[in-house]
Amino acid sequence: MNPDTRTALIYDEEMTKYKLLWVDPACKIEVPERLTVSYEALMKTGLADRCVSVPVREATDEDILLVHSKEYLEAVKQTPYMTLEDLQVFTLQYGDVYFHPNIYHCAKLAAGATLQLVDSVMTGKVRNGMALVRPPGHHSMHSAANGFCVFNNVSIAAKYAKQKYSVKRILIMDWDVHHGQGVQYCFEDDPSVLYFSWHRYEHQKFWPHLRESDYDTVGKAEGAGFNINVPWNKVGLDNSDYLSVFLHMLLPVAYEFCPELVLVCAGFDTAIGDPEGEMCATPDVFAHLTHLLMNLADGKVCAVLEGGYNLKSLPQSVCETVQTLLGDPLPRPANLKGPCKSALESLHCVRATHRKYWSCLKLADDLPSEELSTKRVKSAEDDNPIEKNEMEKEAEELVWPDPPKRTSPNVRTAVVGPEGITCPEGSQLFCPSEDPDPNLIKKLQECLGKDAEDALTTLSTLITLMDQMEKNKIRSGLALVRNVSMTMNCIVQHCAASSFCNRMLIVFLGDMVVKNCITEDGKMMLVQFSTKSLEAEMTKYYIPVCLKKGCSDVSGLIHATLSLLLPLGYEFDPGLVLLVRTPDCGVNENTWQQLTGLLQGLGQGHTLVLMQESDQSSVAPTVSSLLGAPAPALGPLSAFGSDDIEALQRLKLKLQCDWKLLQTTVPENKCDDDG
Ligand code: XS6
Ligand code: ZN
Repeated sequence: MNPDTRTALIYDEEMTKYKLLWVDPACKIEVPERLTVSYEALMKTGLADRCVSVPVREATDEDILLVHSKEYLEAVKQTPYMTLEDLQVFTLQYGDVYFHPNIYHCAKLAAGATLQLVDSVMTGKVRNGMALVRPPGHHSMHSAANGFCVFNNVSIAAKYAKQKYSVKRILIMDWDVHHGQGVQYCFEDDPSVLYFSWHRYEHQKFWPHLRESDYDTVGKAEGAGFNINVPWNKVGLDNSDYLSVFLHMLLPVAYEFCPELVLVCAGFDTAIGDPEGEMCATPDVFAHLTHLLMNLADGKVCAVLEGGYNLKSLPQSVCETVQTLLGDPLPRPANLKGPCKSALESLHCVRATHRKYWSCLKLADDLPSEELSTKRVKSAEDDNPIEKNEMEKEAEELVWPDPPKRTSPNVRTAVVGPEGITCPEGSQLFCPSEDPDPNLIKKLQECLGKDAEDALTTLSTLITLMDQMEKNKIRSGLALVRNVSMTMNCIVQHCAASSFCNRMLIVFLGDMVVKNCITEDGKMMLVQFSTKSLEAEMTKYYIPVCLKKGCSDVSGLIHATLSLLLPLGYEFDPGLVLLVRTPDCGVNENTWQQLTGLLQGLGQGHTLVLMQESDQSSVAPTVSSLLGAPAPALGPLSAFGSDDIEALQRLKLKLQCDWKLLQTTVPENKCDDDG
């Protein structure tokens, strides 16, 4: 099957056919061009053609009544027949929204498009998809329009998925810069829908100014713990801030929750240049956010447009999202400097508040909860010192570089293995076209010693393969070798001595002693998961993670991957990931696929997996992950060993000065280089 035919795109020009008909400064940014420029960008880049185009439909009364009241629906139904004056009066009863004779029609299409997307994904017609819709939905409530929203598209979709497909757990990730209070109200007491929203808040000074948008609103009754708010109290946040929240809050909780469907309130007013958000995250960050969600729920991710008002960063962000859904290699996550102080404060508060609901947060930053209430009071630093007026803001045109091109190498996954190996469908046997360089052979011979001549060919083949990856001719690879640790050692020595590959991240699963092969010059980083406590050996670039029960501990391995390995990996930003698995490491196949999938966000997907020849049965699942198939869901995770949590926490604390993306709280004794 063509992997490109698995992403739905749902759009209809009809949804551009309404606009603001009077003067209202609060609403003037919500223009039809938001959709046209987004769709044109998808066409121009060829992304639209690679998607399955699914037609929109009108949501029925029954669909709309899943969330909204009969009275409200009936009232909106009248708007197509109203005069301009009537529309203005009708509009006045709601906040920051406008009506138009055609908006009811468009609102039915926006909700219906979202349902078409859910149907396409739930029936397996596609793996994932995006709906480009107007009006947006996440602010609209049971009986009220609000914030440009008429019907709550995503809430309706969640109720619909529960009802029609008996979906047991749904994650709604709202990465729009506004709080989707409509979604929060809809699922407040429902533990089957986990609503996660980050939003500009500024201690309630930012629209919609709600007390219940703060981190201490967690849901009610049965639903307590299933509403997660991350309030931003400063503008200008960037990629590091967003990724920190993903790695240290959203993903650990999401993996523990184990959704069967992921809905994204995909607003792009969180991107740079947006007049509402005033944040600094670049469009390529949405590639990573999307990718990090794609191994949840067996890959069932539905992104639905909400806000986004900068007509340059909006289409760029939409393209990054769709291109990731299609499975193209991720852009390098450039220049992650770690979260800012204000973002860390928010992250800390939300983690501490939720630790009673989620076992992955059990030791969250060991701060007594009483101290938290003081964090609601704003600190002097929170004021942005220079308040610029509107004129000044508009005058200084913000510029940012175009997102990097994301070209897929011709070869997706190459396999190196013993003679007669059969390559799983979609992968291909790697045969170097030229004989290896005699100098290389000589060096490898020195490294291998006399008694391992037969490993020589494999090794030189592997080095050629890595060279092809570096030239972006091949995306990923799997090698079955006789002795993984020896092979790894030789590769590492070779890389250390040559100009090869600007940086390499090595992820090693197993108990073997491997530290000695690591240089401390920043060319490589090694993260080892083992049952041994090797903490004393730790350096900036050698990070041993101890799991008492070994890699068979699903919760432990996933948690360490999300909150330690990935932050380190993102900040280190390797050009290549070497993923090494010893035959006795005990990793469970689904967890292994998760690890393989998640790591492909790094190094533009250049992952080389090393496995022992005897691990034959793992070839197919590994290749499948390298080919971009979503990893199977792990089931709701149980608590993992408290010894392990403590050790992990200690490790993170020690490494935080060197690796800022590990921080989850404002450091007490500031690190030396912090000014
Ligand atoms: C004027 C205040 C405008 C309207 C906010 C509507 C937000 C809609 C949205 N500067 N307030 N929601 O994007 O996600
Ligand atoms: Zn918004």
